[in-house]
Amino acid sequence: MFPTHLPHAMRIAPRLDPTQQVGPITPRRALLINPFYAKDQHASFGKHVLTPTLALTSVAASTPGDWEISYWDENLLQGPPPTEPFPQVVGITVHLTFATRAYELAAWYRQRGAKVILGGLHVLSCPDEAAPHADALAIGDGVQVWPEILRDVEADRLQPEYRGDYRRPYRDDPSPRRDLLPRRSFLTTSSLIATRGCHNRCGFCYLATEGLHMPYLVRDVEQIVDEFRADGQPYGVFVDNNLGSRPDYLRRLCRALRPLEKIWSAAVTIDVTDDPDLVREMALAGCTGVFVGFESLENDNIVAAHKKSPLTEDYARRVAVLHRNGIQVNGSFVLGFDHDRPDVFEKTAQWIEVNRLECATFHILTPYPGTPLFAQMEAEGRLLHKDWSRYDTAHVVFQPRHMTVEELAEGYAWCYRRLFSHRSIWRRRPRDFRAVPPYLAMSYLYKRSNLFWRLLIERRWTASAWRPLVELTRRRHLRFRALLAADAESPCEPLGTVVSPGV
Ligand code: B12
Ligand code: SF4
Repeated sequence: MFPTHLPHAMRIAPRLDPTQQVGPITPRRALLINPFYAKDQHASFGKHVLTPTLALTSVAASTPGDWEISYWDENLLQGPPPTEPFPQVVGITVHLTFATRAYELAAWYRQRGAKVILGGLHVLSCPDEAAPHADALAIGDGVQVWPEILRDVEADRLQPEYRGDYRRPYRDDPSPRRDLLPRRSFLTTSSLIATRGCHNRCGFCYLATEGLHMPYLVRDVEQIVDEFRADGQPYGVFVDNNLGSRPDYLRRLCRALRPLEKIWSAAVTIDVTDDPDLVREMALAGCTGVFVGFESLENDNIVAAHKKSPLTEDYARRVAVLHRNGIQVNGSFVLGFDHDRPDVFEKTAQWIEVNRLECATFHILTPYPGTPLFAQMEAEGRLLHKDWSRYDTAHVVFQPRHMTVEELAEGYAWCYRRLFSHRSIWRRRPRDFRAVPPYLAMSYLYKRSNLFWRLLIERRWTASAWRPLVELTRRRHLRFRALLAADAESPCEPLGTVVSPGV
């Protein structure tokens, strides 16, 4: 059975020794840290080493040439961040779920003389909370302000706040510094990003945060192709909020990616299936999986969230369009909307099984500070607390409308138990028997191997354990693409891949 036990290393951040002495500060040396966060015992631990966030590698790319820079991700279970040589500047990315850990790290480094810069989503939405923990805040786009911050440190004129604007052309950004990443520790280091923003503005999404102006901007397709090629990985993950917001751009991107003969996955909204030919182009370009925010099967919930989406009754047909092109679907579902009742769990699980979604992720509705949903819940007096560490979509932090807090928490856990059960995995197998073995390999490695994930992560075996399977999938996909290209009229059966789609 899927373990409900959460190992210490997945729950508690590595200890920072309060008595530790450090060497002298090394001028023009910066360290970037992705802080530890507790993992959800119901979901796959493998998700956290699938592909790295681009936050810090993007910032690192704008470091002036006379600075040395290094990167540390506490979630790779290699202990607390390094102290030798001791950096002059420490940059930490902050999300609300790991804000407390970020502040601990900040205090520890500041006590020893480093200048600490905090940036990231939570700094944008709660700058007043973050300010006392930092020497300076980077609000918004860090790529723009990072060089200025370092120059100001050198000149001893650091300002308390720097603001990066997301409205300037995205194509001017340098390529993220993927070379700083420990390659053995991730399934792939090719986290890619081609676009910023989204054509939607759902009331629960961080993109609806007050004061955040993030128009939908794209990078040149050639930039993406060059980066993907240069990283030398067979598999890439697009971490864009929605790679499909501009279908014409997605089509151009797919045509440019096709000659690389690699495989990739991306997050898109289900309206990408408005044009089945675009879906085919995605498959021909190597897309093996999409992460789709269905959010809910209840139209009233979608309307209330202001999401422009096809009717939920049409979701099944659209999933079939993706499947026909060999694209696996990882459906993301939010539980606890105001039109959800206690039957939502069973209904959602059944729908996922009937439509044979290879993967699904569940999220308890979470009002992120600064969003319209947060304002609404606060005005209605429904927030239970503001302990951000539990705003991780795995805990209930508000009073649901048509069920109790306990019913929602238990329903969420039940959904994962059900979907990760042998029976459910089997029910969702692809119709084509040839696709079943890779599908089962993916399902069991990803969903039922939490006991092994800790070991794989600690020993840095993630890449070596997955890479042969990824390469196998890539080769099978090349054969599949050839068939698809040759026979435009009769769609192929699902192919099944061992790479889990999306984040
Ligand atoms: C990759 C990813 C992951 C990866 C890696 C996460 C990690 N922290 O290591 C995995 C798959 C493990 C993951 C897991 C989860 N994720 Co996630 N993830 C993403 C994703 C798709 C891409 C992140 C990224 O690379 N963005 C691109 C970079 C360039 O943008 P950025 O992070 O904003 O960074 C810029 C600025 O903020 C700033 N900046 C950031 N940090 C710093 C630091 C300094 C020093 C400076 C100067 C500037 C700076 O500069 C950067 C360049 O402009 C985002 C969605 C998105 N597209 O952003 C969701 C997202 C961050 N995830 C989210 C969530 C909810 C989760 C989970 C909680 C979901 C779950 N229940 O499992 C988990 C747990 C992780 C956690 N507790 O934080 C939410 C966070 C919402 C919020 N308000 O906090 C997001 C926004 C998705 C969403 N649409 O809701 N995730
Ligand atoms: S479609 Fe997804 S990424 Fe776009 S605003 Fe809605 S939740 Fe956010």
